[in-house]
Amino acid sequence: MAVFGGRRRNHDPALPPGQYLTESFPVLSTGPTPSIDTDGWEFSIHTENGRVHRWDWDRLTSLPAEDITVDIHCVTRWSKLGTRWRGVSLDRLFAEVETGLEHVMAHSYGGYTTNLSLEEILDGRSWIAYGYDGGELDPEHGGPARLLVPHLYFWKSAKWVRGLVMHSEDDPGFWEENGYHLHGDPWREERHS
Ligand SMILES: Nc1nc2c(c(=O)[nH]1)N[C@H]1C(S)=C(S)[C@@H](COP(=O)(O)O)O[C@H]1N2
Ligand SMILES: [Mo]
Repeated sequence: MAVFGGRRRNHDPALPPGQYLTESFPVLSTGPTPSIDTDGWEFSIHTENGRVHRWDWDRLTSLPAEDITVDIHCVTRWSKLGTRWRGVSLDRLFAEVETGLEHVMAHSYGGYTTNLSLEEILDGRSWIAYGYDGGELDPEHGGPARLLVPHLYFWKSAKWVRGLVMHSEDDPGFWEENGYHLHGDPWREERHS
């Protein structure tokens, strides 16, 4: 019965193909966890006309926040269901940004990058998350704030995010340059390019 139960859990309809469920919260980082003080923290969006839209910690956290419960899927095949986050929708930040470009490069403190598109991050599909499971976001999971783009493989959710730069082309980020898929939809198993 226990074995059967285990099998059934891994056939959960919420699991994309080739994924297994985990209850733990693995940490996946290419380098050391940066220590970032919210005093000097800043998030910015850079557009083609040279404008830089900036949010310091007080400005970001004074914006209306949302509680988000989502499933997350790592390309290394673990999925975690029903994770609870708190953060600000990218729709809210882009409300004051004018751009004619469609592609986005996310940059993190520490140098990590990942490419996205406006289509993938607007319309309620991504957040700057600064809370997890009712508390602050742990530094090892990207605190003080990370990108949360749960409908794509979790490598797209840049930890320690510090800004987005609008691009005219779909240029690859860190993992995408190293063979990961440019898009990364877990339901289509877009793992590698
Ligand atoms: N800045 C940064 N963001 C990152 C990574 C990283 O190495 N550096 N790893 C990515 C990968 S591959 C995954 S699966 C998730 C892991 O997030 P977690 O450590 O909170 O589970 O963060 C993503 N964001
Ligand atoms: Mo990952």
